[in-house]
Amino acid sequence: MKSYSTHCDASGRRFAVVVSRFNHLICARLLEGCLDELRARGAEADDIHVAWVPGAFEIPLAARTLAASGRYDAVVTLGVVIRGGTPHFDYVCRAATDGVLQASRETGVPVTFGVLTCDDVEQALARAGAGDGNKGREVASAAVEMACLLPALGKPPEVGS
Ligand code: INI
Repeated sequence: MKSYSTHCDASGRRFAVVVSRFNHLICARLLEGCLDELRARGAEADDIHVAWVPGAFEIPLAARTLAASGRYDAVVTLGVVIRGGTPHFDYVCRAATDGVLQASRETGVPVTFGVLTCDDVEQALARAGAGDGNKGREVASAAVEMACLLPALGKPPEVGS
């Protein structure tokens, strides 16, 4: 079997992180998990650029702009949308999910999705904790993997791996 190697670390790669200010406390924890993971995987602090946006609705435009700049190997998005009593939640979630996917497809740059869509604050906090239970960490790891995989897909797969 031949397979594309995804063994890699983040050293020498550049990452942009788009993070929402809405539900700031939880977003800050997601950002902390994300930055911890990127640095643990070898990314240099100078190679990680963070852009704050007002809310999840604004994430796609910032993510697309950064992805299209050609300056980054991957873009991470972070935010928190919490269900309220109106359909607003559904519109913001849809805009964020569709927009992030579109940003990635239109630019060919991996854009990972770390926007929590939760029923209440407790659910969100449970996904923004220290250690593994942090969505920011998870999507940072996905960004590193995709940043390594995509350039490799343009080359022949490795034999026997
Ligand atoms: N933005 C969020 O990131 N999370 C939310 O829970 C949220 N709620 O509940 O309204 C939210 N709204 C703001 C929205 O993302 C935009 O910033 C705003 O509509 C301005 O365009």
